[in-house]
Amino acid sequence: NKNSRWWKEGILYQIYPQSFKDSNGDGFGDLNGVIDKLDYLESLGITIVWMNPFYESPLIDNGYDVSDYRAILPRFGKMQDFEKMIKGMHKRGIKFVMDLVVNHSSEEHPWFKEAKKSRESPFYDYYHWWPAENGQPPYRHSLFDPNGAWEYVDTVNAYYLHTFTKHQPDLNWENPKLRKEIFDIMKFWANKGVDGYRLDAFQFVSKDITWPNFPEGHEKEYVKWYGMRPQLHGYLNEMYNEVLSKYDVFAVAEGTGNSFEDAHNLVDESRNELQMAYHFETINLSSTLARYSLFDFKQAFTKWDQSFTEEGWLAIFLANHDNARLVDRFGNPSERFRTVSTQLLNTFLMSMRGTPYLYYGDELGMTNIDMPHISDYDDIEAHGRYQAALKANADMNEFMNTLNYNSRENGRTPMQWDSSDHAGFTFGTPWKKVNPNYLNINVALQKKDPKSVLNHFRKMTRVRKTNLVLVYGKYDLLLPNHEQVYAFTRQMNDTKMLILLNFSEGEVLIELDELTGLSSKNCVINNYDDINIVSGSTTLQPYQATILKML
Ligand code: ISL
Repeated sequence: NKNSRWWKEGILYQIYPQSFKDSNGDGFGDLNGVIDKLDYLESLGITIVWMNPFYESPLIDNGYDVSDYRAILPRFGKMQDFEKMIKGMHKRGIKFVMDLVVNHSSEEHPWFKEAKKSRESPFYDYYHWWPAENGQPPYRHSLFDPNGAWEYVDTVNAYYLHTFTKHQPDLNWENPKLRKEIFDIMKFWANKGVDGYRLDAFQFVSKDITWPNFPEGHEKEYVKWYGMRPQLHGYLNEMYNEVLSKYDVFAVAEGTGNSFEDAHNLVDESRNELQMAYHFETINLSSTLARYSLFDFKQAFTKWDQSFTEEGWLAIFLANHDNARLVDRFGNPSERFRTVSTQLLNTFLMSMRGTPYLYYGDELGMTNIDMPHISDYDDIEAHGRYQAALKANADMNEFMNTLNYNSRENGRTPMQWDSSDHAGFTFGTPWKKVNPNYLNINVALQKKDPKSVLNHFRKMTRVRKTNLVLVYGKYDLLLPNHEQVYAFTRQMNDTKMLILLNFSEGEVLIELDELTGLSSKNCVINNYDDINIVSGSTTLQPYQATILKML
């Protein structure tokens, strides 16, 4: 896989399978639904699909609680459907990345069911335990459970560790038998044709099993205390030798630890570990209601790029199933600016160095849904946050306003295909409410409109694929202090592109030496009809995004 470049040059599209397309009317998206939409995927110009978990699961955390890593949840379909789906993708030049959720299993996994029967069980050491005769376990923070990360089981008189909900016991990676099981699972799927793995919550996989006490309040620096233990790199080496090096596959880690060094230690080719990683620094810029500053946004992307000019490779993303919608967080969801600002963000994502990760629905500019009451929420994370806020005596009005804005459920509403009932997602009752704006935002409408977000997206994938300079070229930031405009160049050998992005709702006049001699004829893509360049200056329209070929 080392010499492979497809995962660098590819454009990745993330499918949240329960919300993409329901083929059988049970209101829940499924693999046959994806099969129905293969031509649509091809028409987008994307080249890799990453699909969230579709394995056997009690669905406590929407599939991030796996009870059989080799079986498909019947609601999603059968193994034959999976085989047909992946074949259909490959036929269209689309690779397939699976989600591998192995920081934890479901409590319903046979390993855990056996483990909690007795300390003598061969599966007991597949999990992390604190024997109760040693007293209370040292406090460990849970990301999803306000009561902490230990849960007592009386049959073994011990507490098990759970980084997420108590229904998701953490697997013990320090146990070589467990690691072998995981590598076998990876091979099972590689033999089914899977081309890559997205390693869920992977930075937390290795724990300090001397179980020291952590200082009070340590969880504010969660990753520092719980992430990136040195043992992790040995496990990844093993994974590389056992699995990754044997197939034409890549693996991408969720999370990059605490520093550039941590990130490099995961993905530098010479280390034989992973091929790609994604960090949270840029997406976290807009996690609260306070508007992010474009200055910080540019700084963050720029410094990550600079740190990866020589070695290593990153994903570029601004949305996924754990976040609210792209346009609400980073663009402008108002009727007037939704289209242009989404086009701007899609232009940006596909003109940076790194593999762009695009989230289903963002090719249409799908928006957040309004959910003002806690009873509107299904997500276990939302309820965990609500309980934690109550416990902390927080202002609950403010809490709900924030949740309504940043809840990840915003990004999980059904795909908006057309103007028929439930947006054409299902002929039954959808598991999650369709955003009422589907009558204005849907594939069928946008297909017909040459100026739609969808048609711009298709154009942009073509631009990306036909200009390798956008994949590999050197990145240089221009106008670093400008508060409305993000401008940069990409250069490789004798090709050079100028990318101009107006992140504001006003017209902005900019002057740049790089513009000298250029005219609208140099436009490779533009979300407005024109750009008027006069001797080294131009006025960008609200959310105008254009790429100009300089050389
Ligand atoms: O790192 C974090 C906080 O510091 C979290 O963002 C954490 O990495 C993230 O919540 C992990 O998410 C993944 O695992 C979860 C699942 O609910 C998410 O959907 C998944 O993306 C548990 O499997």
